[in-house]
Amino acid sequence: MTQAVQERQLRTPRKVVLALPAYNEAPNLPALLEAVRDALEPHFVPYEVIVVDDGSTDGTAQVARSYAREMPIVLLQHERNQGLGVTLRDGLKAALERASERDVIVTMDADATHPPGLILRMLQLIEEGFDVVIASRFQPGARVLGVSLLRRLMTRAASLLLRALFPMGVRDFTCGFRAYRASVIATAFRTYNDAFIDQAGFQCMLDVLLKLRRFGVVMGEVPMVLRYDRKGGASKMKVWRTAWASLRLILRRRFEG
Ligand SMILES: Nc1nc2c(ncn2[C@@H]2O[C@H](COP(=O)(O)OP(=O)(O)O)[C@@H](O)[C@H]2O)c(=O)[nH]1
Ligand SMILES: [Mg+2]
Repeated sequence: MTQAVQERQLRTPRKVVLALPAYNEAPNLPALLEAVRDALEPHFVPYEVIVVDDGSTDGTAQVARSYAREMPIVLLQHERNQGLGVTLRDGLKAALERASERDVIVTMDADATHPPGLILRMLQLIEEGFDVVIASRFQPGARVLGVSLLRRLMTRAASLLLRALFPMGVRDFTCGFRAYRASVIATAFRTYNDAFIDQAGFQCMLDVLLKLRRFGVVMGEVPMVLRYDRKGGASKMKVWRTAWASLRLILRRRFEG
């Protein structure tokens, strides 16, 4: 056996470290965790799930703990609700601690509307050279079920505006389901420290992409089937507040060059 072959055989597969921001997701977490396991284990993808419970009052942490007996789950808890921004930041930092540079960090909503099976395709695109892969509602083949007309229109308007202002191969700037090469997240935290995620609300998702574009990151998308019709409980997004905060953020980021 040549040394190169030996080295290739010693390479372990990339690990997926999933960071799940969860606020009162007890009804949705079981379906999501089981779907993650069912999607990844048959393909022998090594994975860990980090559940960041953001001061939930509905037993989200207990649900995560009960699954930790049968799956690799790490539970982080905020005593009080701090919002998506802080939670995403803590989730990504914890993920970085558990990932090597070549591993992949995935974020998803914890409301079980994002299909974990898509992670396999996202991994494939990372293998093909992309640094960030977005589960997109705006790629041919995507389907969106159960989302109100108003929210669909707002998401589409945001997409059109952002594509025009920040052309970087992304159509879905606001979806929470993404895969990042861990090295990209590491670079971002090294550069920005905690200010990498300094937007408190849901617009933090958009801001992550706008900040990463400065590093010449290659971004791609895979079409997603969004099963919003299966969502247990109401959306936690304050639509108008998020829209307004996003608009201000977009203008600021565009004009700061
Ligand atoms: N940490 C944290 N996460 C939140 C908060 N509100 C919502 N989330 C999480 O953010 C994700 C997106 O929220 P979701 O209700 O699914 O929004 P939607 O799918 O856009 O309607 C889910 O995983 C929520 O649990 C919050 O106040 N704090
Ligand atoms: Mg959601």
